[in-house]
Amino acid sequence: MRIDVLTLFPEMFQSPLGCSILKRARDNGLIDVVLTNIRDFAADNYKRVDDKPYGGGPGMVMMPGPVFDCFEYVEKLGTEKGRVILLTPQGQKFNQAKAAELSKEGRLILIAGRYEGFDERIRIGLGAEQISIGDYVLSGGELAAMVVVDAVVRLLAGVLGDEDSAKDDSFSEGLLEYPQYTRPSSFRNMKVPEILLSGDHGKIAEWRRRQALERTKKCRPDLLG
Ligand code: 9D3
Repeated sequence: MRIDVLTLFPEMFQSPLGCSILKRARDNGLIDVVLTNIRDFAADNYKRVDDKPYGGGPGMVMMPGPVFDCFEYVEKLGTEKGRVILLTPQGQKFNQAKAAELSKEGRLILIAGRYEGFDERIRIGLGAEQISIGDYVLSGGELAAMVVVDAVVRLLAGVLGDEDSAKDDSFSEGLLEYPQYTRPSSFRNMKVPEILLSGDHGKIAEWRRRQALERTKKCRPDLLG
């Protein structure tokens, strides 16, 4: 999968992309992530990419020119058209089903904004869909873009080892994870449940299903519908 990210802060992506699963996916050639700085496409000597909103109001708006020019440059770097996604607070709420859907694509073009938002002609002109990662206010779209990249990439075939296969994920089952324990079997007088030490895999599976259900009922009843 090819993932292009258009952003004013490409440096913000370096750490997450350089660690753990995302690093391995890149090293193994399973994904090609290309960061492009929208500011490089500013038209004036001040490198302006934002301006005051028509009609007045607080804050600044991302100008269409630099984003369009950046997009048209980036689009030509790849062979495929790809899904164009603006990260915005008013987008569709991102979830595991959306991650699974995006993981089927050959190319994603993510556009992260700053300031109060994008000039509306950017969304319309680029035929972009909008994604939000939740109902809280971030400083910009970069962290949201990284969340999308992380959730999507770990679903790609060959990215995860057998030991942490994506089909085991609690959300793909619609339930929360069961409680996990590792050694020691007693820690500060708190004991690992007997059943997990029993070696009875049928009983253990049954216990885990029950725990997952109880937990979901208690912590996230909304998931049970
Ligand atoms: C005054 C209205 N604000 C909208 C709630 C303005 C505003 C705040 C924060 C506009 C943009 C932003 C920056 N946020 C994002 O770019 C963003 C975001 C988010 O804030 N929450 C959840 N998902 C996302 S995706 C992009």
